[in-house]
Amino acid sequence: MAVNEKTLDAILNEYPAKVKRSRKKHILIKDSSLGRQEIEANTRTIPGIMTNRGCAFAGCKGVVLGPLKDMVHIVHGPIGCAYYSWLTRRNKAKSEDPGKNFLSYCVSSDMQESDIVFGGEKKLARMIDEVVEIFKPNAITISATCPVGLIGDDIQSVAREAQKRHGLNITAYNCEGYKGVSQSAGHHIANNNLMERIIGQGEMEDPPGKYTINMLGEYNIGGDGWEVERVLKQIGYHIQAVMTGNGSFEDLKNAHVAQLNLVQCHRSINYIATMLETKYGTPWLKVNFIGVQSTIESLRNMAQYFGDEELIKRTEDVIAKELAEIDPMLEPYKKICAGKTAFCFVGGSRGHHYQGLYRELGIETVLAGYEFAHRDDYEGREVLPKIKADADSKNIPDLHVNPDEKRYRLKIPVERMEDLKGRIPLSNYKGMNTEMRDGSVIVDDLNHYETEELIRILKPDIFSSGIKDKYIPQKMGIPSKQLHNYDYSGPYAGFRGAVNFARDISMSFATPTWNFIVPPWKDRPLLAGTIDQCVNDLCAEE
Ligand code: CFM
Repeated sequence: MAVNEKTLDAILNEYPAKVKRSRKKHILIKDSSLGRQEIEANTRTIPGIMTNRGCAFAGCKGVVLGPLKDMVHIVHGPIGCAYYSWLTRRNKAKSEDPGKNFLSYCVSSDMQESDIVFGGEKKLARMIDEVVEIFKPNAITISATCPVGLIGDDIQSVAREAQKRHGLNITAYNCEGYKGVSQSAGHHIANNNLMERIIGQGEMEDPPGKYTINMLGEYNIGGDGWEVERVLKQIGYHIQAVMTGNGSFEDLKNAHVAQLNLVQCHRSINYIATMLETKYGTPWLKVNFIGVQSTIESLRNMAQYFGDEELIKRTEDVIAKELAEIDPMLEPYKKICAGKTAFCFVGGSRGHHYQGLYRELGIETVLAGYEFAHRDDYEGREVLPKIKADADSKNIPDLHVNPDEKRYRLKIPVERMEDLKGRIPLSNYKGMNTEMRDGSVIVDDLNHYETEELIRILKPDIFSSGIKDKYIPQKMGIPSKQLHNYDYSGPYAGFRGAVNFARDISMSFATPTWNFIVPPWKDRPLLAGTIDQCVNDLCAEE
C-alpha cells in the first residue's frame, strides 16, 4: 500500500490542529510533475513530540571536532554530556604516533554544584594546565554544555589566556546544547571556528602531491574513510586533510594547499567548503562514496576535474579491478535482497546517500528523510537564496571570509570551471528529493508516532535509522539497521564497504528470529486512550 494525501491526512488528524498544520509542511509525497516541491526543515521540534534529533553540543563536539585525534577535546560541563558523547558514534582513528591519539579518553571539567554557583572558569583553566602536562596534545578544544552558557562562564577568555600560557592552539566553542534547533547549529559553530582559528595556520604553501585533495564531511564511522582512502591512494591522490574522520590538527592547519575539496556530508561541512572556495579559490565537488555506482561516479567526476588523461585511465583501471573483486561477492546477497523495500531516515546526509546502495541490491526506498538537514539538502542549493533566516538560524552567525591576499589562487581557469559545472556537481549539491521515486514519502524530523503509523501502512522490509528508534520496528517484526554507527559493523563506504553492507542487510533478512515475532497490528486491536471526566471534582479543590 502506498501513502496518498488521504492516508497522510488521517495520520496528521491525530494531532492538534496547530501541530497538524506544522507537521504537514515537513512531509511530502514525491510527485515529479509538480517540479521542485517545497519542504519545511531546520525549524524547532514541537514540544511533546518524540524526535530523534540531538543538540548543538552533539553537532559541534560530538560530530565535527570529536574525531580530530591529536587534540584533547575538553567538555566543559557536568559529566553526563561528556560521558554520553564518548565514542558511541564509532568515529575510528589510528595514529602513526600512538601517544598522539586521545580519542579513547573522556575529558570533562565535571562541573559540580559549587562550580555552577561560583563559576567554572578557574576550574577550566586548571584543567587545561593539567591536560597539557599529562597529554601534551597538539591542540585543545573546549566545548561548552548548556549550564556553561546559563551561568556565563567566559570560555573564550579562558582559552585565550591558556593559549598564551602554553603556546598551544586552544579554541573554545560556545556550542551549548540549546544554541539551535538541532545538532546542525553545532556543525556551523565548529565550522566557523575551525576556519577562523585552525585551517590555514600551517606553513605549507604548495600542494605536496600532483593531485592533492581534502576530504570534507567524512567522519570514518566504522572505518568508512579508510576504505575511501584505500581506493583514492591506488588512483594516485594525495589526501592532505580529512574533515574530520581520523583527522588531525597537524593536517587540518595546512588544508589550504589542496587543489580540490571533496564534500561527502554536505550538511555538516558545507560552510567550510564554501569558505575555502572564497578564501583560497579551491572548488568543492559533491561526492558520495556510499554505493558502488555513486562511488564510481564520484571517482570519474574527480578525474574529470583534474582532466589529466593518465589520471582518467588509472581511475578506470582501479574501478575495473575493484568491480572484478566485489561483483561476484555481491551476487548472492542481491538474490536475498531483490524486491524488498526500505525506510531510510538518518541525520543530514545518509538518508540520501544510502538510497543508491539499497537500489543496487534491489531494495526500493519508500520513505526517506533527515533529522536536522536544511531545505538545500532536500531541494538542492538553488533554494538557498529563498530560505528565510529565522531567530534560531540567526543565532549562529555566518562567518564572512575574504580572499587570502597571498594564498588565493584560481585552481582552474574560469571558463573550464563553468564548463565543468555543467557536467559534474562542482560547488553544487542537488539535494535528495530529485533522486527519489514518485510516490515515495519524504519526511523531515520523523517522530515516534509518525514512524509507527508509516510502518503500519508501508510495511517496509527493513528500517534504517538510529539507536533511538531502532527497537520500535524490531518489535514490529521488521529488521532495523542503524545507519549512524552501523551497529558495530562497517565500513560500508566504497567498494568493499558495499559488500559488508549487503552481507549485514542479507543477514537481517535471513535470520529466523522474525518468525517468532508477530507484529502488533496482526493480532491486537490498537489501544486508544481517553481522558475521563473528573467525577469527584478533585481538581476544583486545588
Ligand atoms: Fe553528516 Fe554524519 Fe550525517 Fe551528521 Fe550525525 Fe553521523 Fe548522521 Mo549520526 S555528520 S549529517 S550529525 S553524515 S552522527 S557521521 S550518522 S546523524 S546522517
